[in-house]
Amino acid sequence: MSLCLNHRVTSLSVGVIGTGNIGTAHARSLAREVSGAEVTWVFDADSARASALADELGAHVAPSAEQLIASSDAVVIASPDALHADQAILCLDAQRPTLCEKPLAPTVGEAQRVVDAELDLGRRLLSLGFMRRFDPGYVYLKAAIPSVGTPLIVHNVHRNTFAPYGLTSAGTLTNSAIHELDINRWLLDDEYASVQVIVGRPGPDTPEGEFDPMLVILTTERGTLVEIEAFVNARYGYEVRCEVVASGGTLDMGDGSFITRRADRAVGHDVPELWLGRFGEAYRRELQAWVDATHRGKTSGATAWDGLVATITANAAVRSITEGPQAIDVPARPALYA
Ligand code: ISE
Repeated sequence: MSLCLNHRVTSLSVGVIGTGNIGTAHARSLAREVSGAEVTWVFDADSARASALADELGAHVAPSAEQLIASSDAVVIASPDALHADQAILCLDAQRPTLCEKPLAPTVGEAQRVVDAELDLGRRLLSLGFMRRFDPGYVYLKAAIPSVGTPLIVHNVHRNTFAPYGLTSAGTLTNSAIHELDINRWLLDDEYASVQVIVGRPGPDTPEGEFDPMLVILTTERGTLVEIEAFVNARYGYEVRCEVVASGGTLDMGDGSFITRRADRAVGHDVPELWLGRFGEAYRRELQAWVDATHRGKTSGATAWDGLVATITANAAVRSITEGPQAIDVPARPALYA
């Protein structure tokens, strides 16, 4: 049942659009790990998959995304990337607080439409799922930067075991490396000035005409270098690293593992296969922050504006593969996102 959220409700009725990997993880986490919310509706183009999750969580299957939005207090969008913008606009039109998975959209035009819809509404209702902003490793890293002086270079590694949705070079930048494009801007409190992508010899699983791994090199307006290894078919496991090299020292982010195993004459820790194994806690914190913020009539984490900036940067990076270094041109930030 739809409720007006101008007042505090005890439990937020959340509809989850998309019941694939991340939609299922979000729905389970909302139902079991997060307080102040319940999953009441789910929708997926694959209705059998939606029904299985609904049965597991005691939720209902909506016949359409529109019906889910109309029936829920708040919405999580976890559909394929190309659907995010249209569904986010439906949520804004219906004035539903929304947590939209990253990217806001693969193209700049679509991302801009979402920002325009929110500007027309005149208030922020959309939170964007750049969950790394809630990862304890990145949070500690950001807090520690002033202790080592002026950041000069940030080295980033982002490796997937296999290309999650099939590999294209553009997809690697707009879907995967887009996490680094957001998190480095957030870590440094700075904006990008330029981007250049360098490609080399293909890895064994790289389809003809695509590039993997790639090196993405950005400069920021204050002159910090940001370097990203984007490698989506690394085979051996899922790994994300970040090292800040500053004027007075360096900072290395932890890898998110809590256990060191000594056995069989070896010492080490497990490498997860998927990002959920590395960022489970970040997702949980992100959802809790979103539910808490929604109860207060606020948004949490990254905004639609952050999503637009990330998509502008990712698309400049895509152009750079064939056209060389690109300037990053971001329009003036509207007051709504100050
Ligand atoms: C996926 O959608 C994610 O968000 C993961 O964090 C990222 O590592 C992966 O490359 C994306 O496809």
